[in-house]
Amino acid sequence: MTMGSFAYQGRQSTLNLCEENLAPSDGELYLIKQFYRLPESDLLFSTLETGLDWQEETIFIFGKWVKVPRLMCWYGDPEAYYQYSGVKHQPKPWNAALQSIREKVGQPCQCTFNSVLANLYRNGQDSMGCHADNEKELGHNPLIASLSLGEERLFKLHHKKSKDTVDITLGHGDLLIMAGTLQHHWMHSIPKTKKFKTPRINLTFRKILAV
Ligand SMILES: [Mn+2]
Repeated sequence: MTMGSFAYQGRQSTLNLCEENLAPSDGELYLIKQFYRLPESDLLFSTLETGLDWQEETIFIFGKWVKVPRLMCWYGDPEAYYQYSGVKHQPKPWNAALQSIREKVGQPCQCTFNSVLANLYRNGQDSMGCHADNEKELGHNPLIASLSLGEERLFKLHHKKSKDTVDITLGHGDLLIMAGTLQHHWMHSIPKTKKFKTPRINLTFRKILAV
């Protein structure tokens, strides 16, 4: 046993959380249900839906330009450049709402995040393809904290080798934390659905390292 880590069901945890590790192997995934409760989560949703500078991104993939199936924007400290969808993004400066969420989300993570990627899933046709957050500027074992607001959506974890999957429903106010070696062994996605879905906002807090 070392400071700041403890064995959980034989698997090493890097965070002192009461929540169980939802990853069956090869990494850490924690869900803090209702990290924000009503009515604060309602207020945050409407503040962010109208107050963030949502952009429709277009990426060049498989020889053609396609629209990313969700709206996005990137906020953070000035030096926290981040590359996503093949494009290098200069962060917009923190606004009051994001700054306050950053402080609260940093507490269970014992971490000061320097940036946040925000995603707006407008309906069930908006989605996130299967990927790992394994860019080198996130460091070797990145800690990523993802706050969900608004509509419930399915988050799917896919093991790269065994092809095992884990389904997690992310609800209004829930905080999902990815840690340890998760990004090495698992990918994740938010699949499209034919069910009627109202908008969902997702804030993924990250710590970008200078590279
Ligand atoms: Mn991701």
